[in-house]
Amino acid sequence: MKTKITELLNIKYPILQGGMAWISEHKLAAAVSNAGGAGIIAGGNAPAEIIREEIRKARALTDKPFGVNIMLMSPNAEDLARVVIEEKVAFVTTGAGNPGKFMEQWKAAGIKVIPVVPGVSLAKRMERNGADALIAEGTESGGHIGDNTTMCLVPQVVDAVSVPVIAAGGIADGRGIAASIMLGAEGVQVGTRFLAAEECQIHTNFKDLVVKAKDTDTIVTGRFTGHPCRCVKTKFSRYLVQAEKDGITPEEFESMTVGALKKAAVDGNIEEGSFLCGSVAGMVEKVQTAAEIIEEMFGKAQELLKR
Ligand code: TUI
Repeated sequence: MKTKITELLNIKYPILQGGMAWISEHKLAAAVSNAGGAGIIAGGNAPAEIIREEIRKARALTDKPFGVNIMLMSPNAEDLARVVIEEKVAFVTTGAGNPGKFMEQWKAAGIKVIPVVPGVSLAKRMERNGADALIAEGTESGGHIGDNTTMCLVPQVVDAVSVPVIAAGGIADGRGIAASIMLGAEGVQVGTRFLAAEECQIHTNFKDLVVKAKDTDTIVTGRFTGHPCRCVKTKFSRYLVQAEKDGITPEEFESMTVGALKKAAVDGNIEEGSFLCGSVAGMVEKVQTAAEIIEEMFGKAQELLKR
């Protein structure tokens, strides 16, 4: 399936794996890239040297292109911005902020830059700053989210910019890919379905939660902090949302959630972990290899797009 994104990134299928903090490490990224998609290592809050190692480990597992996601709220973003240049990473995606100040150095190093945008004005600004493509991410996504839905956001971003747009948020099967193409996207980014990939190293408690989730099983915490996060509904995430309604301070919220991503992904700690995932979790039914997921998704998408 050839699109502007397969050409830009030199990949077989126009699918990027979401850059999920504490989750997207070298094994998953390499598996997605080997299967013809674009794997991504998530920088998250990790020290730059850990990510350098992750990049090198991924390179040992694949000769295909893969990228690094830089979460711009991370205190290590500056160091990570340098490491991706030193390690000659093929492309960078960014989240949770404006990557404008890094753009010039990445472009000069030949790195393709693909910022995540939650709205049209940021999309236009990123295009002016030299973005090679944009990921328009709807509020259906897991983790830190904007307000607009994928269905409404993608065509508005497509109309506003000339660079290729990748749809993200709520895409877990071939229907989601076909729909995204109909909305004008040149590719998709998928996170939640890859949580249930065999090569995804998260704790089995996390995979079980995703596979068992129904349509109503995600919830958004932290809206009052300005950094809303979608995650699996658990006793802990419901408690957080109730505490927000009861008037806790941002500092109290911070102290209750510090380390919660690691507690979920690494420890499988149901009591204190934040199991970030998209509202499409109800469609994820089993654990499969990354290659099976990608082949199944594109088999169905191509069948639908032929109609
Ligand atoms: O970044 C994500 N998803 C994430 S980051 C993350 S770690 C985190 N933990 C606690 C609080 C916040 C984050 C977990 N999931 N997705 C991409 C994304 N980017 N969604 C929304 C945005 C975004 C928001 C504002 C991008 C740019 C932006 O710009 C604001 C500005 O004008 O600077």
